[in-house]
Amino acid sequence: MQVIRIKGMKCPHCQASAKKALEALEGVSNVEVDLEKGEARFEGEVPRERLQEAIVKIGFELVD
Ligand SMILES: [Cu+2]
Repeated sequence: MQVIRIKGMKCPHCQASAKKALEALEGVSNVEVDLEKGEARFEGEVPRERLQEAIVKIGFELVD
């Protein structure tokens, strides 16, 4: 289980697009995105650069 923080999600549409972007990554499953906390969790290990790329591409930021 990996947990990441995402900055910039404002509504359920953002939440859905973050979920979709993460689900599209190879090796990722069971994605859950918490809009209020600005967090996403999923099964699988993905290099940070790939997460960063996927999140930035849809207009959000990955937070440490
Ligand atoms: Cu939105």
